[in-house]
Amino acid sequence: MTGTGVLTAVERRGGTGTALRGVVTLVLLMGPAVQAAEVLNPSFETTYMGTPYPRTLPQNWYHVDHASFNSHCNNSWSTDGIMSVALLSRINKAVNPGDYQNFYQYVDLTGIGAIKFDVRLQALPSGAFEHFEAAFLVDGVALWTQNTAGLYLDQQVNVSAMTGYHCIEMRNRAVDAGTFPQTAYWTQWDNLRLIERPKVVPATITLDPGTLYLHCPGKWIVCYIELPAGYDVNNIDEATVTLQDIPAYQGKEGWGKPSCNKSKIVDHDGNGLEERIVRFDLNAVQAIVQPPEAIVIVKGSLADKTPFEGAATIKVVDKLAEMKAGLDALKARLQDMRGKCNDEKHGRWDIKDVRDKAKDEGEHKDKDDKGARKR
Ligand SMILES: [Ca+2]
Ligand SMILES: [Ca+2]
Repeated sequence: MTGTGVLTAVERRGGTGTALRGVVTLVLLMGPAVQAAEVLNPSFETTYMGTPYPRTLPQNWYHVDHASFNSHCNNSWSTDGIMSVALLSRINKAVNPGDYQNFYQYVDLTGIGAIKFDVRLQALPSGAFEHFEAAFLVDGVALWTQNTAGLYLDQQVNVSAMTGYHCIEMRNRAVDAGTFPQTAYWTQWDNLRLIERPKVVPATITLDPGTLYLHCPGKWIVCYIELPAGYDVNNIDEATVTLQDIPAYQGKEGWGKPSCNKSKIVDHDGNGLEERIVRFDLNAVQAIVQPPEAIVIVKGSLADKTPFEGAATIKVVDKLAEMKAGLDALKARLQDMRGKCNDEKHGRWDIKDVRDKAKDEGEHKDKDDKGARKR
């Protein structure tokens, strides 16, 4: 690759040149400061007159030229400011698959989650976009490609796992061999943005068992920790992982050792993202949850201190309490039945009393009748 002679972030960091001495002097005058990661001239608004042809090129960007391509900044289209940068094939010039022209820059991606950008693909003067593709690369690896005419806003590549300086690059590259008369294939780029990583990486937590039976004997509750694409669960520092305040088990068993191994990595839910397996003491978890369910927070850090956190809902069943409630209900029912029985018994006694009374009354009446007849 060849450079333009414009200072890049790496060169400025390298400590050579008049421009660097000026920057250092300025920083010293301003006092110590943390330089946030940034793309220099991300909207291609600042240009200079470049070679080999008199053409406007973007400051701060290196480029690789190819005789069958052209590239320059222009104001024919933009999504931010008035300028964008174009990478285009030249009419009737031979290309082979893989030939390309580009712009690239070294950027500190520490703390960055994604790079966003806007792109337009167009065949000029008319026709379908073909034979070429637009590609956004990091360290020479295409993380985004497009080969159909159109406007593509807010496209993004995931760079969450990257730290330090990396080469970000925009290419127009040939996918077919040939010469293409009367048509140029344009890719135009604008408005590059660095999206910071979330301060706390959201984790997906799955617990096994998903239903916790209090008072039931057991040793462990298994926890599957899944991180978003771009984060590597191999990098989870197990010594920092907790469920509420309960630390993940660290012990002599192979799966309990702090270092990661194959037995701790699995795609439990089969979604293509690996989970890290940790275990927590079952009794400790049983002691902090209540029926019918509990939400627990699992959190920790990656090796580079990036925190992650996620919540899981677990059903909680207390069989003893259920049995006690059942017994109480049974007692209440028995009490109720006993009361009804007493009422019934009392009711029959009343009837007997009535019958006895009626009998007595009948006997008295017979005696009276007999007495009357004697008289
Ligand atoms: Ca712009
Ligand atoms: Ca998974």
